[in-house]
Amino acid sequence: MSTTNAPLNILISAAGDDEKWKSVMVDRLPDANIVTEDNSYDPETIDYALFWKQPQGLIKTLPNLKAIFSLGAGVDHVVSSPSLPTDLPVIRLEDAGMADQMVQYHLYAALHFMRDFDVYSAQQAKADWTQHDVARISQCRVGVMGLGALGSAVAVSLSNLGFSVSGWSRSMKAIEGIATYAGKETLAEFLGQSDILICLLPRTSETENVLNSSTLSFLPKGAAIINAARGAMINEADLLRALDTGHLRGAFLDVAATEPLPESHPFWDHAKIRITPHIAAATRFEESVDQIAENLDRLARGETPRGLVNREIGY
Ligand code: NDP
Ligand code: OXD
Repeated sequence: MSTTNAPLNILISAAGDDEKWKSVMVDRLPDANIVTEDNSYDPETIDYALFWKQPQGLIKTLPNLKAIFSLGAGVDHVVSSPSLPTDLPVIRLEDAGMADQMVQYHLYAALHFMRDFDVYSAQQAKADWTQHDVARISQCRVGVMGLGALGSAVAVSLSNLGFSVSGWSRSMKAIEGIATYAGKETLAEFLGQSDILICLLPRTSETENVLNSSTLSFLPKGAAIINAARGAMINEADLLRALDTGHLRGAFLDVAATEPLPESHPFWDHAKIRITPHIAAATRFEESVDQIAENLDRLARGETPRGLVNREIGY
């Protein structure tokens, strides 16, 4: 960290939203020099980069970076870059207005299955007025994979609504009202009691493909899956097979291995799949920029920023 009072030089590359981010950043940090890739700038002077799906190769043009801020909760788009120096700090957004939205998304999706809206929508197509018993919410077991900033908020809200909730993470958590599991060795047991499985894991080398034919087979017959994390967590062919054989009842998917989901992809018109286009939790510009500015202050004071990624484990 520089000890002079020279203005910070910040580069933004945000997959088409550069100007919006720049205007909010300029309002929040009027003394900084904030540029986008469309502006002329000297790459050698850039101190900090704010990235969302930055172009391949951009990182290696910035030799004096002090840290990269992800403009999202996930950092897979940054840490997967082969040119990322191993010791460069990467900082992510923690909640920043996303937890509330994740809660709303998962309440809707969990109730979709718990209250049989999937069944009634199939019936509507056949003008079928059959009524089914309404299950007790406490008998519906929800398993949340990932108990971080977003997963824990979702788990607590669903538990408060009356669902019977458990959660799985890498390290053991204690959350009131939630049965917790940690580590690979507990995965089968955790999955075995998840009627609705929610995935809110970060994408890392350990979580990629974590839901595959073998792990999906641990879920109870008739279970449903909600994935708003990353498409890479689920083997798509294995998911289709589990739906088509009737092992799984349905899937509510906000993310896919390839985004946008290609027009010819079998997910689009699968009767048991509901698709949303990666909108479960939008990044909130103001909250995010506040968090980034606070982190820049922490860095200036020599403190650890909030949301610092552990580069060894990848999130
Ligand atoms: P966090 O980093 O706060 O939480 C991650 C959780 O996953 C932690 O509980 C962590 O365990 C757990 N975890 C990580 N690796 C493993 C593993 N190998 N085995 C078991 N548990 C593991 O992330 P967030 O809650 O902020 O975000 C989660 C993800 O949601 C993001 O990475 C992003 O991909 C996705 N996302 C999607 C959005 C959308 O609109 N669809 C919007 C925002 C985020 P531990 O607690 O022990 O560290
Ligand atoms: C995120 C996302 O990671 O939007 O923030 O997916």
